[in-house]
Amino acid sequence: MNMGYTIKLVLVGDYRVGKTSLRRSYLGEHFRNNYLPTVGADFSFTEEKIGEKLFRFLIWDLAGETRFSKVRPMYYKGAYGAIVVFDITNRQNFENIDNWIDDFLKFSRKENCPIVIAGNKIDLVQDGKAEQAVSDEEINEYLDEIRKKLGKSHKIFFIKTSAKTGENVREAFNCLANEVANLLLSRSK
Ligand code: G3D
Ligand code: MG
Repeated sequence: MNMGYTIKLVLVGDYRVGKTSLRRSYLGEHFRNNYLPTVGADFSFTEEKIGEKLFRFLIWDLAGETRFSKVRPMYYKGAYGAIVVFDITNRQNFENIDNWIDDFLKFSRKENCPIVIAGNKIDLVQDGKAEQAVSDEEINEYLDEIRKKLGKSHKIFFIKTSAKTGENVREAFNCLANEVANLLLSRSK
């Protein structure tokens, strides 16, 4: 078996949007928390076989409210992809995703690293417990705008998720993992 790759992915987004819950939901019973105090991050890892190759994904997750902290460059350093999370029932969280994406692009590897935007807590809307705070139309407009800004070769996805029910959680992580894997495999040719 080929040695495979070890790939860093980051979860970003405002405090309490559900980053840790998504990571926990994705990793299920294998969930292990590791804390890096110097970076203010939790991380865990998982292995996936994609094509014929084994990929080891290190999934970093901002611990607490470190939005304005000096450690951010270290948090993003070497990351190959990001899941940018907002709470779909909270308008401010949506308005802040542009900043999170800017940070990721500024501090990560700067090589068309794919981004999956997750509108989380969709269960609250489905159960009638809260309103969707941003319309699908507005989300699509934002996606058009950012795709135009970043160019065709930069992959940006959007998916509605629920860490509570598990809806689309695996899809979100798999989408990112596959895109990163393809990016790496296409480069190694
Ligand atoms: P963070 O890591 O982004 O800061 P957390 O966010 O994963 O700690 O989640 C913050 C709160 O939102 C938690 O509430 C968590 O249970 C809740 N939450 C996360 N994802 C979802 C979701 O998809 N649906 C619903 N309904 N709630 C979610 P508590 O009260 O447990 O602290
Ligand atoms: Mg957290």
